[in-house]
Amino acid sequence: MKNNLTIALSKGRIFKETMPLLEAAGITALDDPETSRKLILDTNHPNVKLVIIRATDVPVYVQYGAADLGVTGKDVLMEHGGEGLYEMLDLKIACCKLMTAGFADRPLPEGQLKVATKFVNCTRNYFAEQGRQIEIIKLYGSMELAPIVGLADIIVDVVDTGNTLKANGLIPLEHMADISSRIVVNSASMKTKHEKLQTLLDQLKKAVEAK
Ligand code: PRT
Ligand code: MG
Repeated sequence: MKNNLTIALSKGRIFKETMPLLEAAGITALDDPETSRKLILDTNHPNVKLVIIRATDVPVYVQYGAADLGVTGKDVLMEHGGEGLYEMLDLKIACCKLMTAGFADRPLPEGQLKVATKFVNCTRNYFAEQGRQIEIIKLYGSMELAPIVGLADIIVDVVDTGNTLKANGLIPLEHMADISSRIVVNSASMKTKHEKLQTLLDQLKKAVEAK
């Protein structure tokens, strides 16, 4: 429907940090995803819905037009590749860094490095650019464990305070990218719903600048 807007969001830090910006743009959620089991939340606008999905699924929903727009970490977006969507706005929320991490006192092997990560594409691109040979071990979580149990030499993960690394005896090594959350828009919606989307993007931009 030309008049409807569907916004994809993940719960947790992205929902919490996005809602004040959406509220500044006049959109309030009628339910809280932390207490409700609903996956589709109504808003104060009858034509605007929020879909609550896993962070890594946000670019996929937007790519296929299941959502017109979404909020996603730049890490997740780089990993997805950005097909079928436009990155329109940096919300400057959920900030962190994509880093390699390992042991402070353990020299890295001479030959092929074993890297554990869920960011397979980011990791492949980063090391390929540097001409370094690696073997990637794809994990879905708790990457910090991999060097401890000898599964990998280093990990690639997002780091905020660094406390999780520290608690597991690891230190950040190389800075790969600065990460914040971005508004992504389905490329077809950008044409068919241009006016509605542009108005919302302008309001969100103002809200980001006012912060
Ligand atoms: O948690 P889930 O498996 O559902 O998915 P997710 O981890 O992809 O989602 P979520 O909501 O945890 O993260 C959404 C986005 O927030 C990420 O894509 C990042 O862009 C951003 N972000 C910002 C972070 C962090 N900060 C962060 N600290 N994402 C994850 N973390 C992790 C970090 O990997 C570490 O394990 O939180 C842990 C604590 O970090 P420290 O360094 O403060 O200890
Ligand atoms: Mg998480």
